[in-house]
Amino acid sequence: MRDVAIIGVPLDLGAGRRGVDMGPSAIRYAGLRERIVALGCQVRDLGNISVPLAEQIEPPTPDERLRYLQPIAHAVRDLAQRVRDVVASGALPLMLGGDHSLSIGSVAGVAHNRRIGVIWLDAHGDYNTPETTPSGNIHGMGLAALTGRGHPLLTDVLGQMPAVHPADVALVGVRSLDDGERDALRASGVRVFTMHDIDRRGMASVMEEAILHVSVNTAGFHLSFDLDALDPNEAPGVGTPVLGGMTYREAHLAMELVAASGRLIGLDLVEVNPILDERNTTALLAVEFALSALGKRIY
Ligand code: NNH
Ligand code: MN
Ligand code: MN
Ligand code: MN
Repeated sequence: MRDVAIIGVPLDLGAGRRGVDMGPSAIRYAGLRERIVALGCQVRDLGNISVPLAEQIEPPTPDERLRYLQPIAHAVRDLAQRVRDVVASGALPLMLGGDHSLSIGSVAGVAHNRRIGVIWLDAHGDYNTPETTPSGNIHGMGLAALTGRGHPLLTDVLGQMPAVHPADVALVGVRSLDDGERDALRASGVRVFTMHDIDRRGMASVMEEAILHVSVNTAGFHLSFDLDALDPNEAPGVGTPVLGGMTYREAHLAMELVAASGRLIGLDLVEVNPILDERNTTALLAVEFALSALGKRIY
């Protein structure tokens, strides 16, 4: 079993609603560390990245297209450097969020000086730019930034532009796209699997194709798991719930296929919002997914 390093990122500046800054605590409280140790992994918890509170910062003006750009750019740079160091130490970085803008840093860190694949599990595309965003929220721009589209402070985090090639990315679970974002995704070369594909083909077939797609000629793949990929009936504790998502069983199977590939090199668990959760259910699911992705077996 591999070494794992946990990094919390209590960031909510990239999201429109408050509360995901408490996600790292909720996931830790759900027993993350002990349960990974029980798998036989060596686990280090590196604590949290320090992130300012919205209350400490001048509020952004309502029409701003890149809300809280400066503090987010600072946080993702800090995170990317720590993740790069974790990778150099031979451990697998496991990020706890926090809003999904944190993945701009985590993926940049994992991708440092090498070609990697990315699987982005999400109800949304996160492929907006300042030109197409309907909200100005940077958590809706993360995947675009990582593939080289958007503000330079977000596209160039560790001096490698783009961090990831669009052709090495698979987006899985999508059911909510903004108009400009859809056009950009179509032109991008990112492989998109919507909920329609999962309904028609089944999760196993979709994930097997996604894993193959991101594994060809790469050093392995990073999995960025936005918990809103799940159906809100099963995972209510997320900032932006969208009906018609994956079931717990489907997501769990997806994680088992990730483990079976032997190609996982980094993992984000993001957008857990304890304020909207019911008895920490969503955080508990996040822990289950981490365990399965790391190779937990029933038998
Ligand atoms: N697409 C919307 C936006 O750009 C919503 C993004 N929200 C997310 N993405 N939770 O994963 O603001
Ligand atoms: Mn997301
Ligand atoms: Mn989402
Ligand atoms: Mn490919």
